[in-house]
Amino acid sequence: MNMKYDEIYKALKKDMKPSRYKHTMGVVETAGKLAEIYGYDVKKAKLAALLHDCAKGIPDDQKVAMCREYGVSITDAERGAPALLHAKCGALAAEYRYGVEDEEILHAIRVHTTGCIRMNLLDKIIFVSDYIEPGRDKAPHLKELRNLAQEDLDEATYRILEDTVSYLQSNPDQTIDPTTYQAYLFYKEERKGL
Ligand code: DGI
Ligand code: FE
Ligand code: FE
Repeated sequence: MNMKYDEIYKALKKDMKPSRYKHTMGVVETAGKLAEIYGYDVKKAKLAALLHDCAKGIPDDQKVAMCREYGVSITDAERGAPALLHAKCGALAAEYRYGVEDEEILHAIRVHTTGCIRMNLLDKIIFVSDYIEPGRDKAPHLKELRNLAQEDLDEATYRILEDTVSYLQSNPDQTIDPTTYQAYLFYKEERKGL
């Protein structure tokens, strides 16, 4: 796992533009901390974080072609906003280009943008870290979410989904992906049940 991280790190550092590299290392750092707090394998969390945006630089038409090639379905929202596909394509690239076989890591990458219902611990660590890493400065409630993430990962996950849905609803050119909306409703219900 260690060798693998170092090799992938070198390859990605070369390929990524500096702003994405900086964001990625912020997610690695945050995911490592959350993994420690919540008792998840720190190395696995860091590898998932390192790779989560590895497909971000692939042009949209190639992302669409890649999904077709591997038989991965594309939603209407993804057709309207192909940038969303960097999550599904990231999982494909992690597996077929970087040789990652760990299904948990691949799943966390696949759902990191939309979230999904019943996210597992690694999914939530990556989803939350992506939103709160130290380089982020545009989203609302960041200060609060950074504290909350250390106290209650489920609540942080819900609050991020809530902010994402309200951001997308206030933005008429953005279609909410059904996976994002289902994730939001799922965590809203789960929270009520507590
Ligand atoms: O890749 P990053 O920028 O680090 O972060 P990300 O993978 O979470 O992508 C964030 C963007 O994805 C943000 O602008 C909101 C957008 N997004 C999340 N869910 C949806 C969505 N966009 C659309 N159109 N529909 C969604 O359901
Ligand atoms: Fe992303
Ligand atoms: Fe990201």
